[in-house]
Amino acid sequence: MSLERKIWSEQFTEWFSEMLLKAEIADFRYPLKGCGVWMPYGFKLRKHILDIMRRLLDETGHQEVLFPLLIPEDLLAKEAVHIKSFFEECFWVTRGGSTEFDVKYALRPTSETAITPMVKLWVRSHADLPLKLYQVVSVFRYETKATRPLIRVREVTTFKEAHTFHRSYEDAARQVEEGVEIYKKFFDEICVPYLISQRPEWDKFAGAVYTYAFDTISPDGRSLQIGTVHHLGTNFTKAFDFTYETREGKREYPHSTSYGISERVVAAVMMVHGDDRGLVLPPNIAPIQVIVIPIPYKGVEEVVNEEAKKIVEELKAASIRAEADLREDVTPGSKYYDWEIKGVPIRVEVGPRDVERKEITLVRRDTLERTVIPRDKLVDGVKELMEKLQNDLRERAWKWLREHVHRTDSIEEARKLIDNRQGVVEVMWCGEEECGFRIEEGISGRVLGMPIDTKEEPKGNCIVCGKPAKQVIRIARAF
Ligand code: 5CA
Ligand code: ZN
Repeated sequence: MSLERKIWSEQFTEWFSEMLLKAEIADFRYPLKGCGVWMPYGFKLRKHILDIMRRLLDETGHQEVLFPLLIPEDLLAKEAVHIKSFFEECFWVTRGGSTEFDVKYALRPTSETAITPMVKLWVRSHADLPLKLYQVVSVFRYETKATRPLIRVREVTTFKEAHTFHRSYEDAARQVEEGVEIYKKFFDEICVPYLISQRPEWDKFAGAVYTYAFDTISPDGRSLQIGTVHHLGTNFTKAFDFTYETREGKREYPHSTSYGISERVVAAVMMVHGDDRGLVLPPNIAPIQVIVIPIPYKGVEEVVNEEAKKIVEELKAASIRAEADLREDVTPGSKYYDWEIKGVPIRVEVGPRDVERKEITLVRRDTLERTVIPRDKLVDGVKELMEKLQNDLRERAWKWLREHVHRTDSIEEARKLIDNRQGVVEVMWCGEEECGFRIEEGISGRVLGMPIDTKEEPKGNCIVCGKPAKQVIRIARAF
């Protein structure tokens, strides 16, 4: 059973900006383009998501650090490809008070060029490698495309960037695989389905040898890049003349990787599970997991209110994030409505009859199905339902994503699918850039790249030139 998802899909952009405010996630009315405010409820959601990311990184030997926000231009400019792409995307600080700086400073757009020269001071020999670091910081990008709350911002406030250094190309390649595994677990835990693709040469990260990207699909059929993992080879270490002493006493450049996510993942959680009533949050990251609503009848207000408070206490004692909505002069119906917008996974309704019969009525947010359990099974019942809901959300979202990945051997058909918001299309490609660009033109969209989550040999011919295909590639209209 699934609830109405008409507004959610047909007017997705409006749905998204309306829900951001109504659910009190973030307020982008701050008078500066691309900069927004995390509101208390949204901040908690963000925190639970970050907690998962930190745990996964800490478990795998990454260490958290904190680097300066400002990067002197000469550092940022060391790696030629990197600066070429990022120069126009930087906010530049040119003055302190009225004193013009000789060398201007960039507000970091990402931190390879801040971290590499410092790690160079810390690493002497092979014994110091690998070194795996990460930080969670604001980065600034002077985005010139239309900015969008959480999705394309100028101050990225939730940039988790990992930077790792290794003895060899192969070690770094294995690290890329570990990065991918960490992100898979992360997205599985927050119930966001994904496609993993190797970006084409013309769309890899500036300074990378290769880039793997995670994309999800929005309700209106566009792809959204929700994370990337880059093999940087020795591009940055060479640029900073960073060498280490090998076991044999030679000096070699370390190989590095970097991988990042941002608040886009919060947007992704909102967009993949929502419906016409509002957000639907996976229990493990929901700021409030259970909302308890008393249903008062004349004369028994006290009884149901007291019972509601008791239920909250018991749930809290079991580490379940529960709250009671005891507002007076607000009908239970309007309370349901408010908490449905906020996506609280489980609602407990407490009426006089529930109290009398020693029962608990649970309503799950995703399907609005109700179950009645014995009062003395409260904690177990809620835990069980949360787990079920979490798994159902993940499964439903994956099913939806899979239904929105198509195959075709005609560019017109691909264009039609993409125009009709049907999601991602996979086609055969000869591997020539020329044909890649023609595909992008033909569909007014993007080449997401070669699938690396499905191991499939290309069959047939390039959709453009008809030569034997070398790759399957995914294409989509991208955010
Ligand atoms: N240094 C590498 C790895 S940390 C890097 O900067 N990669 S990135 O450019 O691909 O950014 C990582 C992720 O941040 C992207 O995949 C995307 O999901 C997110 N991101 C990038 N720019 C923005 C933006 N302007 N607003 C919101 N999220 C963004
Ligand atoms: Zn071709």
